[in-house]
Amino acid sequence: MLIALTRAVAPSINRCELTHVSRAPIDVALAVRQHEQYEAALREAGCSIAHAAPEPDLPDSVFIEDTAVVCDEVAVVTRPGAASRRPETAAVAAALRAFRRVETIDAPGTLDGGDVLVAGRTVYVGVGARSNVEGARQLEERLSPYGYEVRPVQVNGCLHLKSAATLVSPAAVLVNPAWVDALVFASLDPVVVDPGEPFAANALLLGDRILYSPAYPRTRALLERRGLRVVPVDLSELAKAEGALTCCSLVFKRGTGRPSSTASSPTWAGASLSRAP
Ligand code: CIR
Repeated sequence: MLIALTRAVAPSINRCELTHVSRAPIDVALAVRQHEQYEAALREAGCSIAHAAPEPDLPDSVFIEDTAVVCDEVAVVTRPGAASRRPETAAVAAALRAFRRVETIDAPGTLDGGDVLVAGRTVYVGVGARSNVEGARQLEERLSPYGYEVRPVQVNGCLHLKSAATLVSPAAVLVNPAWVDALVFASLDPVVVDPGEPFAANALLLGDRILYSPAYPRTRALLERRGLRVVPVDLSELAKAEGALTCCSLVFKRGTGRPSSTASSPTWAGASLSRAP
């Protein structure tokens, strides 16, 4: 069974960090409704939703992906590159302790989960504005005992590695080659986004389907021509905060890895869980 850890849209989201998009007013009520539809799509895909404690005063806290990297064996809580986002991690760590042993990235390392693409035992880390080489090194140190190999990759012109590349099957990567060199994903089959849709490389792969923004119809058609099942999920309000589909959840298997001793029988102290229907 899969768990999807999510976090509510903060009413302060209009004060979010922005790097590559211009500020436009975000309709918070609509963002909340779209986030609910996103959670519904996660449930539909077989996930149970767990909620990290909301942080109304942390504008970017809905983008929970950036706060941790969750593997079967261990969760690594990050140290986000934007200082304003570092207070987001404490409650996420508390939530994850119900499911995994939790390790951390420490100063001077910085790492955003949006820069981490896990493909089997290979972990690609985008090094750029938010994640630094030290963050990638620490991630390697935390994950290599479990057989993972970390490969730092250069990202240019976008916020995170997963703005530029995400998996659309265990063997295929959807990629915008203007932002990351597709050749770095050596063993993965590249699917190149439509050139008129540069933001189209972010897809959330969940078993037999990918959750995908309806804003990129030409790339969607490419994916469907390859036989991939695409489920449209509209997060247009959160896109104004530079967030995309993968950013709003941490999806991981339940029941693998060993929770930390303080939570060896899960108490759900830090997370509230709602089951798939
Ligand atoms: C930020 O700049 O940190 C947020 N406004 C957007 C974060 C999006 N997260 C992601 O792509 N993983």
